[in-house]
Amino acid sequence: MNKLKIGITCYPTVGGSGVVAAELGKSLAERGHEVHFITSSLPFRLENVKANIYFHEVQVNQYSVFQYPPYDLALASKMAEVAKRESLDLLHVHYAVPHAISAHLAKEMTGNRLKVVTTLHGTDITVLGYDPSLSDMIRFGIERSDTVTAVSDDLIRQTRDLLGTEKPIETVYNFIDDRVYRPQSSPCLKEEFGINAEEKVLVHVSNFRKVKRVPDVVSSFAKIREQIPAKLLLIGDGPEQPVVRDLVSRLGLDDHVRFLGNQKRVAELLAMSDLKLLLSEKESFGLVLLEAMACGVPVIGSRIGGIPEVITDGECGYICELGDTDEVALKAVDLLRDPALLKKMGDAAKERANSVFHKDRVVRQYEELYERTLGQR
Ligand code: GMT
Repeated sequence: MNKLKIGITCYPTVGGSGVVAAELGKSLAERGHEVHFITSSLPFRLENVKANIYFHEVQVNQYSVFQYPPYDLALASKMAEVAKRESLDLLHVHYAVPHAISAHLAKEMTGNRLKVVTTLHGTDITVLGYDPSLSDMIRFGIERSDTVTAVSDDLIRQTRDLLGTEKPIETVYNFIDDRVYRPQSSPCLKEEFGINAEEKVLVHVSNFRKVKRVPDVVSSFAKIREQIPAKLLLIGDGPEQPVVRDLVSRLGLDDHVRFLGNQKRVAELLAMSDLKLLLSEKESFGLVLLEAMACGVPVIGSRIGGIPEVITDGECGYICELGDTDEVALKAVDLLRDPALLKKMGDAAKERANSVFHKDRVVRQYEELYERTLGQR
């Protein structure tokens, strides 16, 4: 396909939408496109910058008349400046607010030639869409975009239900780089974390927001540990951490749960684990499930949002009813006690991650979508 000049805007901090945007940008650059990140700071997955990738920092002036610094306007202005100077073909913004609105402004400022692709990631709809002070603005951003994608069919359904928009929206799933997320053995790692060889390892990764229901992970683990020796690794950090720590102590699990905070070696830690739990009440896709699956680790998720599109129930893991920690524990124990089933499900998980959700396949889907969008010119 033609080599394009693409602007990408995302939230640069740790978080699924930023990870997808950064990985997409890296992959597009590897495929010969010129990629310009227009963000408030360098996205955290872009530390080792490669050829074809440029970074344009959005800076907000702190004039004393501004009670609140106008980030959205500074972003629009930077988008327009970069689009004009670099002759960008399109802007691909991740997360509807404020990015789709700023992109729309930038498009108007540059004479409407610029195309805007918006990707909805989840909470921009499933949380912010409920806020009456924002919902009309989100719908406006979606409807003014040239092309809109969402990370699961379920997120499209929720966008239609909540915002009542008829705008065509295409599903483009999250994807995985199998050069990073793959089965690997790190013989000393279990020992490093004080885990005995015979203990099973359960893992959960999130930003510890309420929607992730980390207490359900801990309660399920408590029930699992009553039946088999196991340790729980909690990776990530966020507002609910004190609540989770308190529950761990109250359940007498302090010696069996490791709070690891934000980690760089996530792939290694996942690959060392036997089972991954994600029991959220809102999850448009669940990138962390995919990362575990690619490492050959079976997963258990809740029957909500896009999770059933990621996990094939009974093949690469299980889907349980939201909040049913008895069901999670029962399925986990049956699986962890059966080495042949554990291996079979781990292999199936890896196979699914590397076929349906492989980076090359999904990035090609984005390229086709860009071509179609530009064809509308
Ligand atoms: O999960 C989070 O809280 C972070 C959030 C984000 O906006 O960065 O992740 C969302 O986007 C990811 C990438 O598309 C999805 O894999 C996550 O499922 C989604 N999170 C939610 O829907 C809660």
